[in-house]
Amino acid sequence: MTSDTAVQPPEPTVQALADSILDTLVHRIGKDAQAARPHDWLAATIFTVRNDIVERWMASTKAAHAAGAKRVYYLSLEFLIGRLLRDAVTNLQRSDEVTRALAIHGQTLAELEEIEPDAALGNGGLGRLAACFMESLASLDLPAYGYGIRYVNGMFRQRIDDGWQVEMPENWLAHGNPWEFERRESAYFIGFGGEVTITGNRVHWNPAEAVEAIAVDTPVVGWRGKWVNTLRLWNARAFDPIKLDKFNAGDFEGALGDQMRAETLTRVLYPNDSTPAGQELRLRQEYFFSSASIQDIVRRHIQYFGDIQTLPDKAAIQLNDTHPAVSVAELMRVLIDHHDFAFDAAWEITKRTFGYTNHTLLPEALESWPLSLFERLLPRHMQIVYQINAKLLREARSAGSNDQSIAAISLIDEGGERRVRMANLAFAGSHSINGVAALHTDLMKKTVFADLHRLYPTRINNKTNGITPRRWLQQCNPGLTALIREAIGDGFLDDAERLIDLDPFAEDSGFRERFAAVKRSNKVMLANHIFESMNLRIDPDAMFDVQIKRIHEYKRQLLNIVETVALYDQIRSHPERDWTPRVKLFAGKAASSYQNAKLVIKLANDVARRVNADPMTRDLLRVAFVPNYNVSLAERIVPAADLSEQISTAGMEASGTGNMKFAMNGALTIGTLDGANIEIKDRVGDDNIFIFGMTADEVEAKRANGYDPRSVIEASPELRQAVSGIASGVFSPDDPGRYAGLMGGLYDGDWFMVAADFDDYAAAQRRVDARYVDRDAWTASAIRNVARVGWFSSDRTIREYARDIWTVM
Ligand code: 26V
Repeated sequence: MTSDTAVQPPEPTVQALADSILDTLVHRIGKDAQAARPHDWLAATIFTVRNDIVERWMASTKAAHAAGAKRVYYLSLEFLIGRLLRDAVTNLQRSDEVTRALAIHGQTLAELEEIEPDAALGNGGLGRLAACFMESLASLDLPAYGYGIRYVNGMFRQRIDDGWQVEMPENWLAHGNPWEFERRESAYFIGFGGEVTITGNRVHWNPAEAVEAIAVDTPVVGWRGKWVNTLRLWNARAFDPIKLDKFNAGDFEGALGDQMRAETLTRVLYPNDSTPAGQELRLRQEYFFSSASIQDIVRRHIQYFGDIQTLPDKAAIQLNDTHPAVSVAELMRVLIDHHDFAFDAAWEITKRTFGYTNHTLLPEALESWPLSLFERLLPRHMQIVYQINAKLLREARSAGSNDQSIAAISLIDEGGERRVRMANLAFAGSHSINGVAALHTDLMKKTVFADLHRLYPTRINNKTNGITPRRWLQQCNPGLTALIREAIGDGFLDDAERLIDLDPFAEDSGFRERFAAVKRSNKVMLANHIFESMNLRIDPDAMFDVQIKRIHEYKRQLLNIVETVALYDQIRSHPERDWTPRVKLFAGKAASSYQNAKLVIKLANDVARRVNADPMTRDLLRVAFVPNYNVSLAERIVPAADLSEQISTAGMEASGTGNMKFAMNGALTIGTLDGANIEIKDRVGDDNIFIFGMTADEVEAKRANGYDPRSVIEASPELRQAVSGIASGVFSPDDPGRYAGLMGGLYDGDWFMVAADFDDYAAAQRRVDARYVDRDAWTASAIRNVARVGWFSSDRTIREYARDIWTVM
């Protein structure tokens, strides 16, 4: 707040806004200013801001309708949108006004923003990408709907107890959700199970159970508030919420059983991003939201355009991974059973309508469902899948595919228990299949989809991921945003590639100083937060070296921790050397069933405890595992980072998007040639990034030719000492054998090639140290990172989807 507001009377718009917030507080929340608690002020503020949004929202809907526009439908089981107030207020460009209006009531916008719960309806990168895409779609004025599930409990909250991850239920709806609008009129019948009958040439599915899907809409405001789209999340409800006969007979649980079963469907987000849940409930969720979305899309199309034949001209449906892939069979069912289409005609419409994005090549994350389960839950869809498969395999045979190739292309995995392969279904039913970074797309063609690619060589294409610069620069880093705006104007928020105008400022010593001052002040804010939340002091003048992301073996947090231990050993052995002070920051959640990942969290905490308590090293090395990583925590950490750790085993990280967020906020990357790191390197230049380790080809070759990690460990004294220290209990004196198995895994197989890349990684870290000491050189590189990564705006990504896949631009 500026002091002027205290002395000058507020502008009429500000006073009107303040009045409106108070009016909302009283008449909508039912409290006066004296009785209101912070959550009441937050709700009153959101409702007031929402009023402005609703008018723009209706105008956008009408404009799209009047133009007869083609709509984009983004189907995703995850939308990791985080908090919405700051996003809405900045995109409406009303931050200043809202801040001043709240000040009239003695409230602070920043404080209210802090108590808004994160909408954590996603696991990690895939869910956050969906959220960035929704923002960019609106910012580009493209009529679009996001479709997903309104989970009552999103991503679990992570507590760290004695260094161990403990999962706690998350309850983002505890205070209600002022952003959402329930649309009781948009409700659909969703069936499960039962049987299929045929009368004449009509097929009829009689489901054994059914629930109702109710739409709940959240507006998504684009940059400058010109366009507002809809995020439509489905809620499940029983048709008959209470069975009165049972209730009156005293069977209260039985009376409410249907409602409970229905609510279970949309209760929790599967917190597992590495292995298929293998749960019937997960398949039910997938079908529930796919069916509701397809019915809604078809209903809207018929209402607006009359003729279902034109669906592909007016609707582009994008499948965010295979989680909504059953939509392919569902659209076929609706076209054939409800609109009397012949199979072949329905298939053409379906393929022209769908696009499919693949987000991982990890075999354990490729979804497939036991055929018996699929058939029991979705008997009609099973028939359709068989029919699609017959057609697909006919095409493969006539193209000359051999038996092995046919087996790979088939929608049914026949090795062992028969399973429905969702990736093959999504591929077969789509005209476009895309990867999320150049290397990933290349590997898709060579590995999982090699046979399908040979059969349909034009379908696979690349769309390198992006991030929205509004949330990941403007909102999370106001200091840097102000500095950039002063230097080059604010066009970069509309067109992030204008950031390139900042490039020459790397050579301006005055600018470098101001840039470094912004970074330092972000680091001070993070240090304060870490002190308040963890009671740990970190020095803002030390290098902040950050690895924040889901905990997974392929992301190799272990490589980072082992190198930290090696560095600790080195500092202790050579205290006289000129070490560069570092703070190693980790954050991330492990899937609840992923034991090794949970043990890595414990190890990070054990190492932190020992290192932080050692008087010999404490001024040179600090380690912190910050609990409960989520979007809001990322928004604090990213602007404060000096070094971004992107160190996955090459070939395994499809893209990464954290890598882009850090670079855009002036952190330098230490990373492997994996995912989008490669494209980041191409843009920032070799001198402004620290690349190490094997390439994807080298990893593949090493695996094929027999990799012997034991000899690698024996040959590296630093690695050997670190590994044996950890294995023998130096960091776990209370349970010396705790890490014997984890370290044993490095000797015995080391699938993720931690040992193979260790020496090169450690050497790259020492180059990082040397550069960091040369503050001018470091800051110049940081500025060049910001200037050169505008291409990674999700606006660019969405433009490419719009042009190449959806044909809406
Ligand atoms: C699989 C499953 C299986 C069932 C339980 C819930 C669940 C949730 C997610 C997944 C697959 C996750 C795939 C994923 O998140 N991929 C990430 O996508 C990012 C956006 O494209 C990309 O940047 C990351 O590199 C990639 O790992």
